[in-house]
Amino acid sequence: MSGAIVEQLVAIVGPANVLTTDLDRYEVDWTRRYTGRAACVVRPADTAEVATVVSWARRAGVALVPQGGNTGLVGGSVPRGGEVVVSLERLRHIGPVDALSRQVTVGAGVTIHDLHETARAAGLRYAVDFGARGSATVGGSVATNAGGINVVRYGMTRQQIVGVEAVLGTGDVVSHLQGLVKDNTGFDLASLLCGSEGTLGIVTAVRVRLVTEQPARVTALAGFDRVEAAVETMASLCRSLDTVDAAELMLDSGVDLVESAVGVSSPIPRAAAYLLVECSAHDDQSESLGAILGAAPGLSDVAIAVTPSQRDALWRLRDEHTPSINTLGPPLKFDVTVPIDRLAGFVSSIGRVVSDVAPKARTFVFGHAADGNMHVNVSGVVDRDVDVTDAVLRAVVAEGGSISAEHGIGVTKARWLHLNRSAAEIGAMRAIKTALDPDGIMNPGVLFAD
Ligand code: FAD
Ligand code: 2HG
Ligand code: ZN
Repeated sequence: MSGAIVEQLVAIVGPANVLTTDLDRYEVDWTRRYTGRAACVVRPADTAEVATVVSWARRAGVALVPQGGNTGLVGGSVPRGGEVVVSLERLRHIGPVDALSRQVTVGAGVTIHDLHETARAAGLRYAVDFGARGSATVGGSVATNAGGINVVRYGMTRQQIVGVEAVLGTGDVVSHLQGLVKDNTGFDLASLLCGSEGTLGIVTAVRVRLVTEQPARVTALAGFDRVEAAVETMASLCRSLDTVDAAELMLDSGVDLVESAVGVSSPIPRAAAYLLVECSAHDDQSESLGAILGAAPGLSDVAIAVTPSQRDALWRLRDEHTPSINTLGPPLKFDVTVPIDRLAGFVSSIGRVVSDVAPKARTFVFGHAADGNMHVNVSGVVDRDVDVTDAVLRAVVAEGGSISAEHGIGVTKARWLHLNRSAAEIGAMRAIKTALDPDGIMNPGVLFAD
């Protein structure tokens, strides 16, 4: 069967673009927790080839796993066993930046970093940013509706999309890339595909809006004697300043691990909790930011950075959390939102929820405080994955939260989807899936637990 698959795909994309050996980077996920064997990896060159591959898969009854940069954290980008991985890595075209509309159309395989560089060269900025920017692709970020560090100011990926081109699970191509900001002509397919995690179709190109680059940027790292004080200060900053791009929370345990794992050190003395805040505007925000932080309750110390290298040093403390945690072995990852008024309590208590089930586990909590989005990473859980997951996700829901803030449901959370979605909602989602992917070939096992 596999020989026939390869032969038929070679006829579509050519022998150089059907891979059958050395597939680790396509078969193993970023955390090394998820892996499965692919029938092969196919690398189409353009939308037409993607459409031919999908139509072929329907006829052949072969399941497909779309893949961008393989930085997804919920197991949805790697095969479960026997699927064909469709890598979008060759769809790297970057259209001209339209300075009038402040938009650009890019191929699904363009990295977030390259999109940033393209925007920067035109004096603009792409508003979504996160640590995996060097490998994560625009297609993958649309498929997951990625969030990241600037959501507090600019919203998630869905808010940046003006149009999408995609091949549906039917094999049909839908292309709506005109870039009209106001366009109420029926269902918003771009919004629907955004966050669909490869279960409805394959995104091949995206038209995104760009925002004005604010020339004066300041970053501050503030230490607090307790989590509540950090959260209160975050809320007060966001209330007082409309220039806050990012407000991230870190705890002593995470900073300690980053310092020992990668040797980045904090410029301020150790504290129970840290806020990393970035503001940008036309004029320098250091004074306003410094004044609010200086008067904050529970503040132990603060460092203000204005040069790019000083700012980068502060951001490394935050960005290195995920790689540092990986050095302890494949973690169990939770990416959750709770209402802001529950945030401090949640952060302080979730470690106990984990240790009640897995006493030897180490729990790290950090994330996008302004969005109520915390990343709970658990290391050292050997055989209690399901029990720990169940306990953490139920604790989140008990606080009125979401079991997936920005990474998606993937395979990891599929069996807990009902905690956040009613039977009617899941039924509607399944009906959409059946309409756009009638043979169920698009990323089976992701989002819906079958
Ligand atoms: P992949 O991992 O390849 O795929 C992710 C999902 O999208 C899979 O289900 C896949 O099947 C599907 N998919 C991929 N490409 C397509 C396509 N063209 N069409 C249809 N479906 C497709 N995420 C955040 O939201 N915020 C963060 O702050 C953040 N920080 C991260 C930091 C690190 C260090 C790492 C490793 C990951 C981080 N992530 C974050 C998660 C991840 O980077 C994002 O989910 C990203 O959007 C995935 O892009 P990708 O190209 O790597 O997609
Ligand atoms: C981040 O915000 C990412 O750094 C990854 O979303 C979070 O590693 C994680 O759990
Ligand atoms: Zn995140």
